[in-house]
Amino acid sequence: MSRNLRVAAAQLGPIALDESRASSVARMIELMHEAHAAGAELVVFPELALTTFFPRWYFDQQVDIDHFFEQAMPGPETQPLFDEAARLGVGFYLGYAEKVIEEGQTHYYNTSILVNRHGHIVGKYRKIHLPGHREHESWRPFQHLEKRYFERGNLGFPVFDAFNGKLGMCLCNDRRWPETYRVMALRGVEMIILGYNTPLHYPPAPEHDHLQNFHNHLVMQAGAYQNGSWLIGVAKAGKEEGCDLIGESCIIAPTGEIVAQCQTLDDEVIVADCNLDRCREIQDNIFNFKLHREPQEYQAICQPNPVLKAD
Ligand code: ING
Repeated sequence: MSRNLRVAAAQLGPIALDESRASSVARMIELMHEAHAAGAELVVFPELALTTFFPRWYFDQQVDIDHFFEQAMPGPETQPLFDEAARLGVGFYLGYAEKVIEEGQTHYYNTSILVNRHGHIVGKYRKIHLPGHREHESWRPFQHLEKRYFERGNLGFPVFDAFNGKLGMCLCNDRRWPETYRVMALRGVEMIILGYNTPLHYPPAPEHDHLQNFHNHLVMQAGAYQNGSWLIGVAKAGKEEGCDLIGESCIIAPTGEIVAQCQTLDDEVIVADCNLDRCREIQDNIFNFKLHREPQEYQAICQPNPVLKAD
């Protein structure tokens, strides 16, 4: 009896700066209905799925920044998504900006949650690899101020027992770093789910702009194959407030094969049957960690960043 999990990638098109959470939540409920009609048990939404990708602008008033953060999850505006998911008996992954008070201190994270088919949060992840920069850089056509608005995540790369398997989460830039996937694989992950907001134009290296879609799939396919895990990557896509974001949301098998891919840069659902037992084809053979992995040779990976020699 194979442990099949029918998963939907629910890609979102642009979310306008002045678009309400009621609107983005309504769009996600619409996509959830479509996914449920196709038999999906788990629906994956993008990173920062409730609002426009606000790190593309410099805000110097905290009140303006706080506007994009959720102080409760679920909160009044997201409760309808949780209620509809529970009514349909569908789980979901949601990326959002989290403002939280812990030990009397206010913290800001780029966060994702895993919600089971009863509408209960069974997992949380906070983004560790924060790309971009901290101060306004006027040379850029748009900013990428994740290092300004978010703290580095403090939950590690956990793996959760859910949906009759072992699921892990990450967010956007995390997917470019092989360590992200390997830590989860060492914890037995069978399905990695992630959302992303990736501009087509990368100001520090515009000569790579034409490679953004290639790099997107390259890192996710490699991560899936090298760790024998299913991988669902879901975009916020399209021209969002004048900034082109890549799409090509996809569902990737443990072999690294893309088994389903979005065709548009708008709200779009794709669905695939993910047999979690297929992870064994890779994890018991070519990437059998017990038989073939040589951790005693890898110490350098965990050392602090090398001090570059003064030239
Ligand atoms: N976005 C981008 C990402 O890693 C980026 C940042 C874009 C890095 C293009 C390199 C090239 O996909 C987020 N939100 O991490």
